[in-house]
Amino acid sequence: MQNRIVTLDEFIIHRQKEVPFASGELTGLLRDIGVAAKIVNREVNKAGLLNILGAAGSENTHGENVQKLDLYANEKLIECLRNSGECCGIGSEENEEFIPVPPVDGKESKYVVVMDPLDGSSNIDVNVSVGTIFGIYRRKSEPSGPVNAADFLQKGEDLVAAGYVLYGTSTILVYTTGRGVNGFTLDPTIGEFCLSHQNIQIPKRGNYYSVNQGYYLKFDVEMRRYIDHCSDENYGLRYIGSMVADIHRILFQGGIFLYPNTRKYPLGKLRLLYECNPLGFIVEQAGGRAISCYLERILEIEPKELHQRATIAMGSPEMVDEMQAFVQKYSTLPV
Ligand code: AHM
Ligand code: MG
Repeated sequence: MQNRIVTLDEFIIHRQKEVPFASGELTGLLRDIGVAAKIVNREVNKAGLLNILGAAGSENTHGENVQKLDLYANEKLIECLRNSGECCGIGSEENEEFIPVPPVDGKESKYVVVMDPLDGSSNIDVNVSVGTIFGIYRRKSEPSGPVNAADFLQKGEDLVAAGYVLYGTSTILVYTTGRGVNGFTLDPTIGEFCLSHQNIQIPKRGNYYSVNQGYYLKFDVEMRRYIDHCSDENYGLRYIGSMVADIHRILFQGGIFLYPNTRKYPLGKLRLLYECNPLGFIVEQAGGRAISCYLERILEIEPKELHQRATIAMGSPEMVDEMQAFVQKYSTLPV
């Protein structure tokens, strides 16, 4: 499949053919997410022109200020998923409750989607990269009825597929179905995501660590010791404040991303279902590790609620191992 342009659609279909008895439903869903990503990309790119920047004046379910583009991205993604016919329910950062999706043309569908429609939205006003994160689960309930909470409260290791779209200097969609990680860059001249990064492998170590060091004094002692170690080792600090962008860099250059518990966020800030799990799945698929600051493997955490938070440390495997050793050495809790 090389030496010529391979579009996202071609690639997904090609992959489907490798799976005996595949029904094409997941293929259809991934393609629809690709279309939604192009629509969101169009708006993100012209945000500065259209004067649609700034807070929409409402707060999301976590009491955070909502930017207009968050709402737009949420609406567009929901609309595409509703019309897809392959999705029976949506859990979104922007909606307090999960959204049941009725069958399209009477067709029962078996997948639910969890998503952060526009992550890092505090960066939009200043033209810094933002991203969309998604995860796809097979529903647990009977396909004939509506979805329920158990369809969403699944462990990350049960993900069927996960991906992100980074609206950066170029727009790139990266996804995995558990058979490696591949990246597709949007060619705006033809309006297609084209295969640009095949079988992404995270470096075993990197030269950067990524954490909001402004919260240093609010971290537990073991985390402070580990951060001191990163500084002693002369690792550079890189922190965009857009998780998708930080993880994207780490996938290619290696490094570690940390969002530990702080006094403000005793359980961590980031959301398990639609931030940590999809990105954790991708990082593991690329050969990396994703654990909580209490050393649980992220993908094995049993979710109890849709908007559950988690602490996180993920990235290059040897760096996560090292961080784990610091926690084991300095934590006052039994780990
Ligand atoms: P959001 O979903 O409200 O945009 O918040 C998630 C973002 C992540 O992208 C980023 O890593 C983190 O919040 C930054 O938080 P902080 O400003 O506390 O460092
Ligand atoms: Mg987010």
